[in-house]
Formats: sequence, C-alpha cells, structure tokens
Amino acid sequence: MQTVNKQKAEVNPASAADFLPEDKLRELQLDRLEKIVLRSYERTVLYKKRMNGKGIHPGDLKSLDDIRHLPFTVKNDLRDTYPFGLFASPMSEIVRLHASSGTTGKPIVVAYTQEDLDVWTDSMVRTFAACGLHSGDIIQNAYGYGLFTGGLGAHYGAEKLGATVIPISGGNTDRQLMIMQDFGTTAFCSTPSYFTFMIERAAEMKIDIRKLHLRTGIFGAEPWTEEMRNHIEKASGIKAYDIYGLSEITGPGVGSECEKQDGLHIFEDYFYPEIIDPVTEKALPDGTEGELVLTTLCKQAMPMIRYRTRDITMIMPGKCKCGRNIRRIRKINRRSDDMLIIRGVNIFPSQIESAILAVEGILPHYQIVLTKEKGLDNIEVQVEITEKVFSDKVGAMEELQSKLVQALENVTSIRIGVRLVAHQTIKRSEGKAKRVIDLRNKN
Ligand code: DLL
Repeated sequence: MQTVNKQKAEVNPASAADFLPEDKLRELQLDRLEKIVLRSYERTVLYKKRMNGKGIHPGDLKSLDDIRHLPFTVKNDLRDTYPFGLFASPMSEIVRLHASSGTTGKPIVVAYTQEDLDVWTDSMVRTFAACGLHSGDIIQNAYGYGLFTGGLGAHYGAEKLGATVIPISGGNTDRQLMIMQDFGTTAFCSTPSYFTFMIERAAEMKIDIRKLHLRTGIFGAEPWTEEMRNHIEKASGIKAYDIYGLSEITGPGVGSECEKQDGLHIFEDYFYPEIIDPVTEKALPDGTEGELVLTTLCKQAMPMIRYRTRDITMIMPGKCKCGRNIRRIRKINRRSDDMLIIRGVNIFPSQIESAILAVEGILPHYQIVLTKEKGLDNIEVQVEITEKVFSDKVGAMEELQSKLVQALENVTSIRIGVRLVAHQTIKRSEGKAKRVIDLRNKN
C-alpha cells in the first residue's frame, strides 16, 4: 500500500478537455449551447414560453455572449413544475432520478439519460484526477447514497477513474474509522463538517489519522472557509480539496480544485458559467463578485438554461498554474439566501466561521442561534472549546470569550454574544452541517 502513495499521477485521458486551447473550447461551447437551447425550446413548455415571452428564438444565438439574452431559470421553476415538468426526454429514455430535499415542502426532482450519466461520471473522473487521485487509490465514499447526488455521483466517477471505491455512505463514524484503517483508504469523500467529526472521533478512539494511508480529502456540498481547510489539514495531515456541484446542474462534478488549491475549475465544456449582479441581473466581468449562473451544455433529460444558483463567487481572472484552460471560480463561502440581517447589518455565516476559527483554543464546532428579544433580532454564536480550556481557570475562559467577541466585531462591526460550550454540546452532522438555528418565530 505504501507504493500507492508514491505512485506518480499521470494526466487522466478523461481530463483532456481541461486543457483544450481556448478557441477550441469556445467553439465547442457555442456548438453545444446552440443544440441545447434548441432542445429546451422544442421539448420543454416552460422554456418555449419564456423565450417567446422575451422575443428570442434559439436561431438568434450567434455567439456565446448572446447567452445573456436568454431567460433565467430559478429553483421555483423546478418546484412549480414538480415532479417531471422540466423533462426534455421521455421517461423511456430516463434511467435515473435524484431529488434534493428542500427545507420546506416537496423536493426538487432531477433526471438523467444514460448519456447524462456518462457526462456526469466523466466530470467526476476529472474532479478526482484534478485532486491527484488515480487507479491504485482507495476511495472511501462517505457522501450519502440515495436520492442525494453526492454518493452515486462520486461512486461512478471513482470506479471509472480505476480507483477502488468503498461505498460506505455517510454515518457510523466508528465503522468508517475501522474501515479506513483496515482497508488502507487513501482518499475520503464527505462534507468537510463530517470530516471534522471524524478527526474528533479518531482522537477519542486513539487513532492517529496521520499514521494511516489517508492523504486526500474530497470535500464539498456545503460552504467551508480557508480557516476550516487549515484546521482539517493541520489536524489530519491530509490535503483537503474543495469540490462543487448542485443537483439541478448534475450533482458533484460541476467544479473542482486542482493541486494548486487556488479556485475551483468549472468543467465548462459541460457547464457554462456566468456571474451576474443578483439585483440588476446584469452580467459582471471576471474578477467581480456576484451570483453564479450555470447553463448545462450537454444535459439531455433536463437541460438547465441560465440557472441562478444563488451561490456567490467570481470568475477568477488569469490562468491557473496547473495548465488547465477551463476557468476557475473562487471558493464559494456563501449563498445570497444565507445572509442574516442583524440590527441592520448583513452577516454571512462564513464570516463568523473565519473569525472564530482563527482564534486559538476553540474547536471547529459552532452554531449560530437567532432569537427575538423585545421585538429585536438577536444573534448568539455558540462555540465549543477544548476540554483543557473548559477545565481551566475561569479567567482563561473569559479571556477566550472576549477574544472571540472582538474577532467577530472586527469582521461584522457589531457586538455579537458568544457562548463557550463544552466539547460535544453541538450536534454533529453526517451530511451538510446546520450552522444556523433560527428560533425567531418560536417563543
Ligand atoms: O451538494 C452536490 C454535491 C455533492 C457537491 C457532493 C459536492 C459534493 P445539492 O444538495 O443540490 O447538491 O446542494 C447544492 O450546495 O448550490 C451550494 O450552495 C452548496 N455547495 C455544494 N458544494 C459546495 C462547495 C450537492 N464546495 C448546493 N462550497 C450548492 C460551497 C457548496 N457550497
């Protein structure tokens, strides 16, 4: 198994599209865009109605820039047409359905033809390859299997890569750790928050992750900050890569970091990215932060035209040192609908994470609790601290607390209450972490 770690990674043939010359890539994108827009127009009632409403016809597309004349698609369009209203293929050609559980009501449903699954698998092979994995790697896949796209998406990509996949799904942390040790896992796939739980549990079980074969983490499905990455890499000795995706577009495999860990490459021969101002809906230039909008260039069963992701990022100007020509987005650490407005100030949970994780002596387990006091919104950040600090003299805790309050004030400009809580107080997640507990409508 030692040889696996030393094996030299070669460029996976599936990654060739990552390195296409820019003019060839744009040509390919335009060709695919024309076809997918026509398919959407001819086969989906909503797209036809929207395009007609804007007085635009698929034949009007002459350049990639013309994409900005097309109407947007939003999450509510999927809800309003639940379950199958946006399908552009007959059920006889659809071989897989996934669904994403919304916070309220019905889920949104997404569909794939065999060709769509092949594209998805290909984009996951390119994801793993960009993170330095290859045949010989043993990939423990702790993304949830089932209607969530994480498990099966990563699974087929790992197999096609030629790696050995352990389809363990999420949860049962002690067993995850036993298998990680016994099977010689070299790469672990999960949400970053679940992996922080694994690190903690390993310490309790007296397992030193650094001494295992594990060297790579493929983490995504939720926002996480650079501070969280530092924590993970330091505590486990692995390289932690960020991967991005969403069910509406395909699942994981929309974008991935490469070995440079400097932004996420979008597999833009399949998924065309734009950044818009979320208020004016106007296109923004590279290097300017805004909402990511994605168009699926190949998806047959359920094409998405200019889908508004609500994820806030920017297209990074310039080329990546890895040599890939596909563009990069900056690490996503917030969504436009994540924003909390407290005493008139806009606050994002990621700002809170960055601020508190930079303070020594705290654990990467926290939650943000919103309440109402005398009609006003109140925010409290609950942070777990190490047992050592907790059992120390009261003075040490007070000092830590005031450090945290100060760190939070520095980034938010308001004073936020901090409560230090004992280790294991905050509920651990096996999938996406729930960082904000909103009790404002409860008494
Ligand atoms: O979370 C797909 C996925 C699975 C991605 C495994 C990566 C790994 P959904 O459940 O539809 O799909 O959630 C998509 O999650 O719009 C983002 O807000 C958020 N998200 C996903 N990846 C990242 C990431 C999957 N790397 C929504 N960083 C997206 C920040 C992410 N947010």
